[in-house]
Amino acid sequence: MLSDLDLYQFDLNGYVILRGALGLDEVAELERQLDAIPPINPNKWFGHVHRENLPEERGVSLQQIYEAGPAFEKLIDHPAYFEHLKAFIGNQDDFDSHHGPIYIDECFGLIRGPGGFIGMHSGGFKRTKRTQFRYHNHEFHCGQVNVFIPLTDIGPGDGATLVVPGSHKSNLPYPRKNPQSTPSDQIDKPTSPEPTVEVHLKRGDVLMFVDAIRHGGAKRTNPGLRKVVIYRFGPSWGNSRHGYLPSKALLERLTPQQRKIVQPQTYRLPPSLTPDELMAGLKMTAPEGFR
Ligand SMILES: O=C(O)CCC(=O)C(=O)O
Repeated sequence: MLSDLDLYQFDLNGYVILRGALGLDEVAELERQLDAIPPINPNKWFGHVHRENLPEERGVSLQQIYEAGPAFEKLIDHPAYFEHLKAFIGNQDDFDSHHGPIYIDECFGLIRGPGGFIGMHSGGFKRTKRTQFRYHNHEFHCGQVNVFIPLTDIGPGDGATLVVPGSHKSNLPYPRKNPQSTPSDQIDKPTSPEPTVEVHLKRGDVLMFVDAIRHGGAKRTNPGLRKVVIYRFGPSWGNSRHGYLPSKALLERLTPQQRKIVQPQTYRLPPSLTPDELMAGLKMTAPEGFR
C-alpha cells in the first residue's frame, strides 16, 4: 500500500524500503527458480535467459529473468509495489502513458560471491535523462525506478547496496577524491569517502530507488552468495537497455496488464510487408556484442 510517508521518503532520499512487502514463500520460490537455472557462460543463453558479460567482481547477471518462471512473472506488476511505480514514474493519464502505465527496460537476477562489488555510480549531478529524478506539477516523473529484491538477508559484510541519500538531486560530485579509486570511479566501502548508507535488508523487503541516486554495492566480505533480483521500470515510451525481446511464449502467458508492461509498443505494419522484410527491418546484433 502506497503511503504518504513512502512518497515523502522517496522524494527526500531518492529511495524507500518496503519492509516485509513480499511473502517469504514468494521469496523462497524466486530463489528456487533462480537456482534451477544451470550455470551459463558469459554471453550465452539458457532458453530466453541471457548471461551478461560483466567484469568478474560484479558477479553473475542473468538478464531477461522474467522468462525464468511464474515467480518472476509475478514481479512484473506485483501489488506490493505497483502503485509506487506508477506514482514515481508519473503521468498516468496523458501522452507519456500513451502505450501503457510503465515499462521494464531491464530485469535480471544477480549473484555475487565474496570479494564482489559494484563501484559507486550515477548521481543527480550526472543529469542523464534516462535515469532522471524530476518532480513537477505535483507529480514525480522519474526515468528509471529500480525494484531491488533480496533473496538472501543482506547485513554487514554481505555486500549491501550503498546509497547517498538525497544525491538524486545533487548538482555537484563529491569533492574529495578517494586515493584508491580507479579511473572508472570504482570505490568500495569502507574506503569510500562519500557519505554512503548501507541498505540492510531482510528477505521479503523490497528496496525501490531512482537510478539517479548515487549508488553502488559494498564489497562482500562474508562467505556465501548474495542473491538479488533487480527490475528496472520507466515510462512506456522507453526501450530495452540491451535490446532484448520478450519471447512469444512469455507474452502469451501474461495478463493483458503485464503484457503491456513487458511490451508496451504495438507496431503498425503495412499489409504488403513480408516476413523477410519485417526481419530485415529489425536491427540484430550477435550476442557477443552485449555488455
Ligand atoms: O548491486 C547493488 O547492490 C547495486 C545495484 C546497482 O548498482 C544498480 O542497480 O544499478
